[in-house]
Amino acid sequence: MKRVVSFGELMMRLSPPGSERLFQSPQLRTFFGGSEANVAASLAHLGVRSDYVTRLPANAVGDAALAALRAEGVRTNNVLRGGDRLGIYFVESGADLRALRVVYDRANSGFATMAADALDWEMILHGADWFHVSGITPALGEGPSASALRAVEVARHLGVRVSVDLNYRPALWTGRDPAPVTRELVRGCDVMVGNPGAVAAMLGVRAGEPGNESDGVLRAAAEAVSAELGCKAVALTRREVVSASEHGWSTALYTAATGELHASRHYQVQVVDRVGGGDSFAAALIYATLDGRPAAQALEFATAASALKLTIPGDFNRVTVDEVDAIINRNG
Ligand code: KDG
Repeated sequence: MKRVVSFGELMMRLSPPGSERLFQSPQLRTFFGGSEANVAASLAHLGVRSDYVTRLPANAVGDAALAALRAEGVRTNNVLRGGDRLGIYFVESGADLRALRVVYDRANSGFATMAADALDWEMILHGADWFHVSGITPALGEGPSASALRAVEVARHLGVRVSVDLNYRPALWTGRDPAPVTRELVRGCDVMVGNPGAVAAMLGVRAGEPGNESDGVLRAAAEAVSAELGCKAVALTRREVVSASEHGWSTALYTAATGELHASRHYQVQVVDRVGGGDSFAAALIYATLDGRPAAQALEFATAASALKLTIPGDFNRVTVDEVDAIINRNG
């Protein structure tokens, strides 16, 4: 069984029921989520040995977070315990014209305050097939940032493949330029995931006018990332927001070695919960690549898996390989 290691912050998510506004309802539903945790959960459901690395507080909240990961089938042997708190984020789903809204309450979390040398990456990555991290992690603190860079360095040294999902979160970079550290993180990776806006904001690579996500712009962005930063493959997502409850969803994958750009089929999805859609795309692309599927097929698999995620409440994508393949086959 292939083994994938993901590293990042796990948070508790609190959401009002249905399309209610935050605090309109006296009830908030709890979920656990976080970009790389969402990837780890998706991979576990796809049958991969999925190891997740983070730091959780040593209290009942941290215990609940750990139990939630294990319930998804994620391995947690390398989860550190410590720090004062678990980060929280509030998500109001939105509806029709009212967009999704996210409020973070995550400063000084156990993860953000971890020491740069808290993790022994040689030991953790030994025997792994793949390492995944997002551009959120270096935004959270000096410790997570240095640890992520170290993990990527060790992975390269050990011949472990690396993917980085840019996951641009402007609120986490206020007053700072994400480009220097993100470019370092992405340099030489096997797969970079993002969208043209994130590529411009986080890597300083501008391929077209803001908002233009034509095939030509996707190709230009992917080629530039590959040429400047040596990424072997660049996967770009394209979300067309009709309303909070309806999205068009398609993706493209550029392979530097062949110069080919594959564009996926387009899904028009009635959205139940869009959070984690990009993470499930990254996870399914990792799965399909490790499964030996050719680029075009891997891209279709990842796109179908992430379209399915948009129909599932919570951050985690709980779909199996057979369910994803069935969607692809059903759509010809
Ligand atoms: O990609 C989904 C993530 O954005 C969500 O799970 C929360 O990790 C998160 C973040 O930092 O925004």
